[in-house]
Amino acid sequence: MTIAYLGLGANLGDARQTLKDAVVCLAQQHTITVLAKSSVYRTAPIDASGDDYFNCVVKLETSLPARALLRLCHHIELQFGRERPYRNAPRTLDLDILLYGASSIDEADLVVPHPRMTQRAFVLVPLVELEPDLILPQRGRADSFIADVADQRIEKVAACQCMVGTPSGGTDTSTAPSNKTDCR
Ligand code: A4P
Ligand code: MG
Repeated sequence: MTIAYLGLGANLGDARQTLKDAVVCLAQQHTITVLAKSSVYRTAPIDASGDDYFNCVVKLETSLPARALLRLCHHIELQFGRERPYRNAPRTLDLDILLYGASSIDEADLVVPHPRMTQRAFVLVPLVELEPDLILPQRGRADSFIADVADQRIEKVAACQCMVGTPSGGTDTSTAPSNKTDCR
């Protein structure tokens, strides 16, 4: 089993909902256990055009080798209508392998750690939210790169606090069921 981190991004269609659905899709794979998911962030497009993105990071455990995990990511992207008309085009869903255990991979179609992850607030901020003390293979602490990307706009999307099963939508969290939902 290997711990891996995926970066999820979308800025076409109902991008925020797509991220949620994609996490469910990942969790349904028998080869994957989703261990944690960051908040969803609204982010300015970097080196790209189009609408704002929604981004998040997922930590998972998988029995898949890295290349098979990449194939699965591409398969899920396709299920969500991903097209690639040109580089960095707006997309319904992008799944990037940020980290795969402590592996360093440098092949034609798979580079891990993801080569641009330390230049992107939309990766670093959710990643450090999940793992404040994360060490990147051969690069040091993930949080040490955040100051360099401080000019990239990123804001956490507030999760809805309404409570499932409370008819009044009440805020008495001492008696309300614990299954909160982020209900858009
Ligand atoms: N590939 C190589 N290594 C990996 C990896 N670790 N994970 C190859 C996933 N794929 C990897 O990917 C292009 C090629 O990279 C594939 O053939 C794959 O085999 P792609 O999914 O077609 O496109 P991509 O992910 O957009 O490419 P890339 O080069 O990873 O783009 P970047 O640098 O990640 O930029 N702004 C905001 N705010 N939010 C975003 O999510 N994303 C990008 C994409 C630009 N600006 C953005 C965002
Ligand atoms: Mg990608």
